[in-house]
Amino acid sequence: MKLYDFELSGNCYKVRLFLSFLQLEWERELVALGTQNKTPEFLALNPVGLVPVLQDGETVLWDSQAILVYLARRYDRSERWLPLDACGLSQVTAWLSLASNEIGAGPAGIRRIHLFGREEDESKGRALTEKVFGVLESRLASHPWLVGDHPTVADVACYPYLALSPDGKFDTSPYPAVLAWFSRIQALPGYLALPGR
Ligand SMILES: N[C@@H](CCC(=O)N[C@@H](CS)C(=O)NCC(=O)O)C(=O)O
Repeated sequence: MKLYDFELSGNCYKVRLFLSFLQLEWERELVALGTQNKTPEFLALNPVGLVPVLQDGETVLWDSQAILVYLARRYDRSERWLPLDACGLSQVTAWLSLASNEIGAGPAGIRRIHLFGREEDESKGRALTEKVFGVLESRLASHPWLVGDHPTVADVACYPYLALSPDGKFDTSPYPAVLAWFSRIQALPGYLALPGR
């Protein structure tokens, strides 16, 4: 398996973390963002021109959420990481959507501003980050995991950019249930630390 990767990308970290939880072997192809991801060769792998991309034999996948779902269905024989009952699958999908939409624009957005100097609307990103942390705090105050009673790909998808939110100068201390959930994820077998931490 080959991961087209960028070290500081939270979306790539999401995939590296799950590969590590599943104890899968993989090789890395580092992508120079801004140049290499715009080449015809890369666009043939992902027409949207973004990392991560995972190549597994003949199969090429893009979008971190889609890659988590693939890895869970293909390699997690226990079926614990991706519940298949109608209700569980739908709940996981809702969190994957949050990871892609609100988390991608909120916590990941303010991180892009502070870490990479991206010109984005900071007040909008900060308001969205507070909303996301509020939603997670409310769920995690009475449940250990986002769906059911054990970790799923929902936790893996939402964790990276929330844990990386101090990079965006966001204060996580008012969210004790989220902080306790960070610690539970960090205690899972195979946990891989965030880049630079
Ligand atoms: N929804 C996508 C978003 C991927 C994404 O935004 N990737 C960023 C790195 S975190 C990227 O490739 N940026 C390069 C660019 O904007 O040119 C996913 O979850 O994989």
